[in-house]
Amino acid sequence: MNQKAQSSKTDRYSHHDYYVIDDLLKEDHLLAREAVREWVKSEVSPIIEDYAERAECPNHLFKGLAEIGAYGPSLPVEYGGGGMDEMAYGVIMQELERGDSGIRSMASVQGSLVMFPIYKFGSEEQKRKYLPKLGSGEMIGCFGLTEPDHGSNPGGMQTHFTDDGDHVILNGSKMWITNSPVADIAVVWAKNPEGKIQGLIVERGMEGFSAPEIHGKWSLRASITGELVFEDVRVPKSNIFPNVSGLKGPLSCLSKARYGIAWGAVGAALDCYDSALRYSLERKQFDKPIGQFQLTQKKLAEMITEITKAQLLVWRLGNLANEGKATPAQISMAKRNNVLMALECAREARQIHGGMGITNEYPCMRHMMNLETVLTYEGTHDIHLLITGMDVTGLNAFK
Ligand code: TGC
Ligand code: FAD
Repeated sequence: MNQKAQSSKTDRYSHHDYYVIDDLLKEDHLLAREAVREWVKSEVSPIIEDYAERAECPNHLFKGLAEIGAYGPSLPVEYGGGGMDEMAYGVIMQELERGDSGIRSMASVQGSLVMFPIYKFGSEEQKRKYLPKLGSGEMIGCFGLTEPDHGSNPGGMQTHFTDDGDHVILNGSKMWITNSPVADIAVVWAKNPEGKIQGLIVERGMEGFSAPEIHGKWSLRASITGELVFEDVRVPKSNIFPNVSGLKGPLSCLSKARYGIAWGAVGAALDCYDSALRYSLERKQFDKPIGQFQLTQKKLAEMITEITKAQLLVWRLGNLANEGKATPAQISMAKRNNVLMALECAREARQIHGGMGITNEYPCMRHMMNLETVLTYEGTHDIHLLITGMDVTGLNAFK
């Protein structure tokens, strides 16, 4: 075997790139991925088990994420983004979630759910005011769509505003909001006096606005989650997005974020697979490495097969997204498939580690618990199935 073939084989095994998908990526994708991977190795991996165990958000990483360009990689540079393409955005999310789903969440929310809607639907004044600070991590944002009584069905939301001259008066509440207790601004979706959904930017410190933390999560423990409570909050009309109305506003932000999650889930699966593979070669029972047993090999072979299929799915989706052709239903399929795939890999990897698998010596149990949230947020597993069902039959299960 020549040296090039030998080194590409070594790379293939160390990256777990079984179908050599790296050959399909461009140089800037590989460079972005390497940079984020190194950052995750040095800044996230050494601390994440500890923060997750204490259910504490590593707030200092908000700045670091900005420095590696994790906020809005595919948004224009002049608006605080990275000026790269959708494939680069995908590989960055993959590497972040290899570290922890909560760290990827920090970046997903800031980039896809806060910067993206301001960029896409905001006025020039709103873009200039908020985007550079969000891109540099100087300001933290959150995205408020879900309500206590309206999760899968956000169209039924009750949060609303009334007219008050050059202001509106906002009332209602949002539930399960990533980053809300530490956020400087919230992108909030609410009904206007005509009952149409609009987006507006609510700033920390506005009277009547609070964001209490939600405690007691067994999942995404290194990510902070809270509520948003609005009691007669006076918001300037200049904070309302001028360029969108209706549910398609928030749902198009979700398409952007769900795309990143489909990539991110592959990262979590890769970390579990990597840990399980190493453990299976080191751990001996009956005088043999457990990796020599057929049942362990079955688990590992099925994991790498499913990971490879998921990698190909997001690679193709990335190309469609770059061409502006990725449909919301295609994104739903990838989010649903890849998150369940990752959750199943985490469960299998945990089994391969035996008793050690339930400890924080290994990442599998943390990923598994995280992925229970990832399976539910940004549209539950079953909601995405029904989106695919609607797409293929033309019949709407929600109406
Ligand atoms: P429906 O009548 O189907 O659609 C209303 C309008 O929206 C358009 N649309 C989309 N546009 C862009 N992207 C999408 N994915 C879209 N899906 C639909 C649609 O064409 C229509 O446009 P128009 O012009 O005709 O008005 O709406 P529906 O009320 O029947 O609901 C459909 C359903 C159930 C699929 C939707 O409500 C849904 O996706 N529900 C799930 C809710 C959800 O995903 N919530 C996520 C909250 S945010 C979050 O979890 C962040 S976690 C962040 C982190 O920590 O990483
Ligand atoms: P429900 O909608 O009540 O669903 C409960 C069950 O019923 C699910 O299994 C669901 O699939 C099923 N179901 C509902 N409708 C149907 C149907 N028509 N057919 C079949 N089954 C159905 N939201 C935000 O807006 N911003 C955030 O930043 C955010 N971050 C989050 C962070 C965490 C840690 C979590 C857990 C959630 C977060 N969410 C956020 C909320 C998340 O998007 C919702 O939890 C999710 O959309 C589901 O809503 P729900 O929890 O109200 O469940």
